[in-house]
Formats: sequence, C-alpha cells, structure tokens
Amino acid sequence: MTTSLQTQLKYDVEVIRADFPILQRRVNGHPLVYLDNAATSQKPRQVIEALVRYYEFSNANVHRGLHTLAEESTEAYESARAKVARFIGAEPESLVFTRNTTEAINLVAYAWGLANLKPGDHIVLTDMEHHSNIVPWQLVAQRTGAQLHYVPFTPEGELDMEALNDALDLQPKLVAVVHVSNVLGTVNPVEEITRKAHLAGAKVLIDGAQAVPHKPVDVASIGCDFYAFSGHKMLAPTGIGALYARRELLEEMPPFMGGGSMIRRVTHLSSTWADIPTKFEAGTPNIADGIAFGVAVDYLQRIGMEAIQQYEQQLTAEALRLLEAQEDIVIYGSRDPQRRCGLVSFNFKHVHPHDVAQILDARGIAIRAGHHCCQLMMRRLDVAATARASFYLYNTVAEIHAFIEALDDVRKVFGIHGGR
Ligand code: 7TS
Repeated sequence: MTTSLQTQLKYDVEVIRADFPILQRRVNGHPLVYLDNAATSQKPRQVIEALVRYYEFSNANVHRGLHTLAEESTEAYESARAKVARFIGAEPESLVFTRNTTEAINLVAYAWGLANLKPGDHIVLTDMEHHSNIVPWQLVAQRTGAQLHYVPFTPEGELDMEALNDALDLQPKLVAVVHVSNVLGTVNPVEEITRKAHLAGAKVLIDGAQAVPHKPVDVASIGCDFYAFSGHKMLAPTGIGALYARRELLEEMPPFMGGGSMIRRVTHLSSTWADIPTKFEAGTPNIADGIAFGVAVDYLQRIGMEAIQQYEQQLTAEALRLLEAQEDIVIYGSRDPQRRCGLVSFNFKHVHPHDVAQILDARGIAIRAGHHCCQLMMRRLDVAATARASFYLYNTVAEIHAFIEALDDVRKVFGIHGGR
C-alpha cells in the first residue's frame, strides 16, 4: 500500500524527509511521528541554514545603512518579500510582513476597521473562525459600535451558504472568513464568498493560515481585499507572517503602528508616511526570519503546491478510511478528502482527547488535543475539545498507520474492547 501509493504519485517523500533534521529524532524511545502540522510545521535544513548564513555573513539593519552589509540585507529581505508575494499571486507592494496571521488580522482591524466602521455597521464572521479572526473584531466592534454576525456551518462541516446570503442582506462593511478550517479541514468557497460579499458592498478578509501551506492560493483570482497567513505553518521560522491587501486599501489606510522606517518626514506635531508596504512596518523588522520565509517558499515551490495538495489528500483519505472503520470514534467534518485539507479531528466516544494525545505521545506520536482556539466551533459541535492529526508534505502512509495502531493503546489503557 505504502509503496504503491507513493509510486503512483511520483512524489519522493523520503527525499523530502531527509531535508528535515528533526524527523530523525526519537521521542519516548520511538521515531517521532509528527502529526501536529496545523499548529506549526517543521523546518527543512535549507531554512535553518538560511538563518545561520544570514547571521554569520550579512547581518545588518535594513532600509537605512549605506554600507555593503546593509545593502545586502535589504536586498535579501526585499527579495524574500517579492517571493512570498508571488507565491500567492500578489505584487510585493501589496505584501506587508507581520509576525503571524494574528498580527495581520489585527493590523486590518485597527488600521482599516477603526477608520471605516461606525455604530450600526455590520461585520460578518463565521462559526468556523479561529480566535484570531474573532477577538480583534470584538475589540474593534466595542470601540466603533459595529455589530458582529456569525454564519453557522452545516452538520457536514460546510459553511451554510443560505445563512451567508441572509447575512449579506444586512449590507455588511466586512466579511471575514477562514479559507481552510483548522478543526474541520473544510475548504471554504472563498471565490464565491468574495464575489457575493462584494456585490453586497462588503470588503473581504480571508484567514489563510491553513490554506497557503497546503494548496495553491492566488489572491488575484479570489479577488479578496485582505488575505492573512503565517510563515511558521509553511516551513518558515516562527515570528514572520504576511498580510496581503489590495494596493488602494493600503494607500488609504492609516498606519497601524508608528515609529522608525514607516515615515517620510517627521515634524514636531505630525508626520507623513513612507510608501506601502513600509508604511505598515514600523521599527526594525524580523529580517532573518523574513529572508528564511523566502527560502521556505522556494522549497515549497520546488516540490509544487499541486503535488503537495494531492499527496496530503492521499494521506487524509487513508486516515479517514481507517478512522471511519472504528466504531468507537467520532470524526468531525466532511468524509470526502477532496473537500478538505490535510487534517482530521476526531474523538473517542468515552475518552477525553487530552488522554488520547498523552497516550500517543508515549509512542512518539505528536497530535494536538484541545479547543484549537475555536471555542465557537466547539460549542456548535457540542464538545469541549477534539483530538486532531494534521499532515504535511513529509508525513508518510506508514506514519498514518502507526497513528491508527496507537489508538489501540488508548483502548488498552481505558479497557475499551473492539474498536475495529
Ligand atoms: N487562523 C487559523 C485558521 C489558524 O489555524 C491559526 C493557528 C491562526 C489563525 C493563528 O495563527 P498564528 O500563526 O497567528 O498563531 N492555528 C493553530 C492550530 O490549529 N493549532 O495551533 C495553532
């Protein structure tokens, strides 16, 4: 099964795995099986080496020095911006480096939201959102008097498009929606949502934290106004992420934070701003991690996002097939691997997911258990938490099998008989 599946895909996972030093690790006496990729991905040698090379060879501050190192550093940082922008079909001027998805959404909430929302305006969110696409809007709604509306999802784990249409009848100022759910794996129809939201006069923000790492994304064909994502979930270091925004919006929006770099001219009473995107990058940026983000994007592009998506779909299909055969397990979200990205949330009927994660850890298998920063969704699913196995380009079918077999350890510990 393992070999035939991988041959069929012409995808050499062993060559990929050899680039990830951490995958050689043993955990609790077993080879590490890392299935917590939705939380953060592992990093290839190429990304780790880019960090070392930067600090050993060309470390200097960007956009200010006239010496060789400063020029090299600026060139490398700006060329990483161009790569990351191209990766999602955007122009470099439209791509602001942030710390992560959370900071990108907060930037929009504070810079665009405070300037554009007023009492009685509507903001449409969904019950699938991560807290990072809920809490900033709650804070901004409290400051502006805007009202929040939530679009529910169906029992199959898909957005309720009729409810979305009803919400659009309110003529909201903003629709903010997740591209791929980090709990259900649902891929939302962001092109259709954007088209409908624009017809209703709304701006559209998409949280792409779980989409850009796993599938081809083109912001131009989606047509959205804002798109946020994190480097650390796509092979880059932590502490670097990005906000794409339509050029006119970035030009119009006031700065999010003030300080060095983001200004053109400062007087005692007021200042003028640098060109976009620098206007939104106050202070010394995360230069090394930004450069390494570019290297991560090179790595993903070399393999190809279509190939990665297709490979992950095979892993997900195998995990779903095996989990579905177990009577004591509940799976959340669509059973169709074509309709989701590479992760599966599940629960044993009578075991807390924290216990499941701990028992699997004893076998070196890393999964996540908890509310996954989606308490609204947990409430809708009527659970406190779920267990979640999430896959990436370096996982193997053998690892999926090891994960499924380890579920028998849970049954042994809890004295449950006959899962399969
Ligand atoms: N949006 C989605 C859909 C996410 O899955 C996450 C992180 C974020 C936003 C926030 O990303 P950050 O980089 O700003 O922290 N999700 C998860 C997860 O599922 N487990 O750990 C982090």
